[in-house]
Parts: sequence; C-alpha cells; structure tokens
Amino acid sequence: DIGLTEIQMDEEQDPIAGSMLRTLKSRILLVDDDDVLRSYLTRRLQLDDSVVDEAADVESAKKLLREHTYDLVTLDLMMHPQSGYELFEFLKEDPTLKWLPLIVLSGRDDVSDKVRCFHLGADDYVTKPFQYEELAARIYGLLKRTRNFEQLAFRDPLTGVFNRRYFDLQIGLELQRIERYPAPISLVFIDIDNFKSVNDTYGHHVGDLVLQGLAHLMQVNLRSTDLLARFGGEEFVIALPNTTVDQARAIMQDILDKVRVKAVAKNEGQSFSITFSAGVAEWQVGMLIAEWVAKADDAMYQAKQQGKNRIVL
Ligand code: GH3
Ligand code: MG
Ligand code: MG
Ligand code: MG
Repeated sequence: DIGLTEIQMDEEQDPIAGSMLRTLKSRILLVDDDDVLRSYLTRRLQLDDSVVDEAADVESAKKLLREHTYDLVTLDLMMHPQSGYELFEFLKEDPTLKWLPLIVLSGRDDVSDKVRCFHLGADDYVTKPFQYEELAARIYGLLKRTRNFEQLAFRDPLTGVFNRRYFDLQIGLELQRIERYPAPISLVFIDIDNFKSVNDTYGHHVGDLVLQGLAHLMQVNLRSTDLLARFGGEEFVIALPNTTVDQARAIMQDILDKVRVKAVAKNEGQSFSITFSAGVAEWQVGMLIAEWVAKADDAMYQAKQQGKNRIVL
C-alpha cells in the first residue's frame, strides 16, 4: 500500500472530530499490514478514548474477531499472504459478524475496488493517504448511525429495555458460548399481577408508568451481563448467565420485595403498589430456546395458580 509516509503525522488534534469520537468509547479492530500506519492510528484513536486491537494479517484478524466483540473494523485490502477481500468472506458468512461496521482503508483508488467493496458490504471506503480527522469523523458517523439503528430495532420504546427480537438474537449467541464453556444460565419469566385492573382503575397512562417503573427497577437491580427484555404487554424475561435457579430465585425475590414496597403515585396524593408472579428455569444441554422459555412460562403460571405475588421454580 502507498501512503504511509504521506500521512500527516501532526500531533495537532482537531477538537471536533476527536471529542465526538470520545463520547462513544468504542472498541475498534485495525487490520493492516503496515506497522507504521497501525501504530499511528492506534495512538490517535486511544487518545480519543477508543479501545484498539491490531491485526497485521487476515488470520490474526479472524482470531481476534472470535475472541472479542468489536464496534467497528478498518480493513486494508493489500495484505499478505491473504488479501483483505478474504476477510470479507469470513465476516459476511458469520451471522454474528455480518453487521459489524466496516471501513475499508486502502491505497487502491480505482473505482472497481470501491464498487466491489461496497458490493461485499463495506460501509465506507477511505483511500490512503488520509487525514486522521477525516477518518475519525467517518468512524463517528458510522458508529452513531449503527447505534441509532440498534436503538430503533432492538429496544422497546415504552420502557427502553430490549425487545423480544434482540432477546432471541442474543440468547442464541449466549447459548453457543455456554456450549463451549459450560456454565449455568437461568431464565425468569415475569408477569405483572392483576394488571388489567390497574388499567381499569387508574387508566392506561398509569399502567404505562407502572411498566416503565418495573422495567427500571429490574434493570438497576441486575448485572450488566443479565439480559432483560419486554416480551409482551405486561410480560418480561430475564436471562441470567452464571446463575443457578436458586440464585435466580433469590435475585427475583429481592426485586419483588422492592416492587411491593414501591408506591405508584396516582392523582390526589393517593398511591398503590403492584406485585408480579415469576417462573424460573435453568437451561439444560440440548434444550431448545422455545422449550426453555415454555418451562419458565409454565413455572410462572404455577405462581399464578398458587396465589400470585411469588416466584416458582
Ligand atoms: P394476571 O394477574 O392473571 O396476570 O392478570 P392480569 O390482569 O395482569 O392479566 P391479563 O392478561 O388479563 O391483562 C393484561 C393486561 O395488560 C391487559 C392489557 O390491557 C394490559 N397491557 C398490555 N400491554 C400494555 C401496555 O403497553 N400498557 C398498558 N397500560 N397496559 C397494557
Ligand atoms: Mg497493505
Ligand atoms: Mg400476561
Ligand atoms: Mg398479568
């Protein structure tokens, strides 16, 4: 590739490009056989609060992509022994990597390469030599668009927690990990008790506030590795990695105790409180996701049968 000596190695930071990128704190993989370029970019991106990994060839890039989760990849085309195009194939064949934001960083300035890369699914194409500020601005723009898209596609608009689509996608990946590195994982199915009467008595708007309040309370009482999603109207699910059913029950009991004492304010200074019923099931090797969810749902139904306001295994 051309351009390494032509890059402006100026230390002057563009306050705008850098500070925008700093707000995102992303993890970036640089794939390029040019050592000088890689270490220059790593240093600049680190100054902008990014976590950066480097790969000098396609094989080391594949290894890193299997081990870590990245927000974005920059890819050089001319590398040895395999060209950057070989990595495209690897990325696009893997459902977990297919949508990873990708910027081609290449010395090749001909239209056929650009068209080919966009056709293969590149999100952007930057030719060498380039200014760091322009690359930083493009990285920022791409990450921002990706995150906005993810918010729209994977979040429940009322409560802000993940939706069922995201849950299904993530839980599949989580189970793949557990099949390689066995560990317990539990699923909780939650259904608010007598929620229809909350709506009927206080109105739909108050019902919405209850849903938001419960989602928030659960979220702040869970770990960052736990996966909370709104499954349906007044139903939520939580996947708890590295958690047995007994541990999951204790966590949910703690949350139920907190919900019970939390007053939901309504008009004229009056207030009421809510409860929920929950079912817990641990995943067993070979179990389908649908079977696992059904098992937790059945346990939730038992909790309703036994008088609600409780957690059943
Ligand atoms: P149970 O204790 O057996 O679960 O009774 P329930 O009243 O909670 O259950 P039911 O399934 O009869 O009613 C669920 C209610 O949830 C009915 C529906 O109007 C309400 N609901 C579903 N989604 C929303 C929502 O987004 N906002 C509000 N306010 N209510 C919702
Ligand atoms: Mg190269
Ligand atoms: Mg229900
Ligand atoms: Mg209900």
